[in-house]
Amino acid sequence: MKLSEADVVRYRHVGHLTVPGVFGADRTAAIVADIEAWGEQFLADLPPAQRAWYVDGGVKARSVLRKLDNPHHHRPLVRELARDPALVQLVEAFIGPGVSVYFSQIFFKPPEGGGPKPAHQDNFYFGPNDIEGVITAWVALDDATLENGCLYFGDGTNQGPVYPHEAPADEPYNLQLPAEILARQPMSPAPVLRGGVSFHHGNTFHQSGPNTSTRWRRACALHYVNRDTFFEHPALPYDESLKLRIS
Ligand SMILES: O=C(O)CCC(=O)C(=O)O
Repeated sequence: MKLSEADVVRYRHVGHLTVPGVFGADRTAAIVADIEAWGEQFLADLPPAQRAWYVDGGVKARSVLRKLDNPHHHRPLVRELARDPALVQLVEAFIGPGVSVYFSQIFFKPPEGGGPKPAHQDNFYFGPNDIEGVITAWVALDDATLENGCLYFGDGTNQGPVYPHEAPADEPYNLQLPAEILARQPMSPAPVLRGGVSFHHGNTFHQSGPNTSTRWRRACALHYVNRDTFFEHPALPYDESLKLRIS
């Protein structure tokens, strides 16, 4: 799968690009089955002190996960996804050859209440030595729509600075951009069908809404770095030993 020059120019200009149809339905279904099984076990073993971090507070009727960390390390199927040649070719077109997955996340965004993710910049969380060396490949495992909480992006914010973030006292993991900065920045939705990949630059403002629908909005976010980039001053702890060299 090859990007046109116009695609790359657009990515550099607005800081994100959606590429449809990178993965087929069999592949996304297999990953969904795998993360569901992992999630069930993870939830059963979850110590009470960590529930606030991992359980989705928006779904009141039952306990359901908000996210899981480092699937590229824990799940062979996700490792294979991260190494998929078509995906790696796209990642290298944006950040150059010789890439690794430094961190990864499954976002579950469950139906009927899955909570929003406030606007943020990944480069505030990761604190890389080179802001241009980080890209997130957000693989849609379900169709992501306005109703079930697709991503929204701030066009062109990749060309601006990384701003200080703040977090509510009871949600230290929910680092987010201050309201006065967001007030100046329109955010546009980026719906994507299952199997498509939404790429964003580490500085690009992004957020997702609540899931008000009856359908899941699961996604796998793979945070890649190029060979010269590492997390120099991260805002949260990231385990560098889980870094997976891909190319
Ligand atoms: O999937 C979401 O709702 C948030 C995704 C995100 O913040 C990311 O991939 O960096």
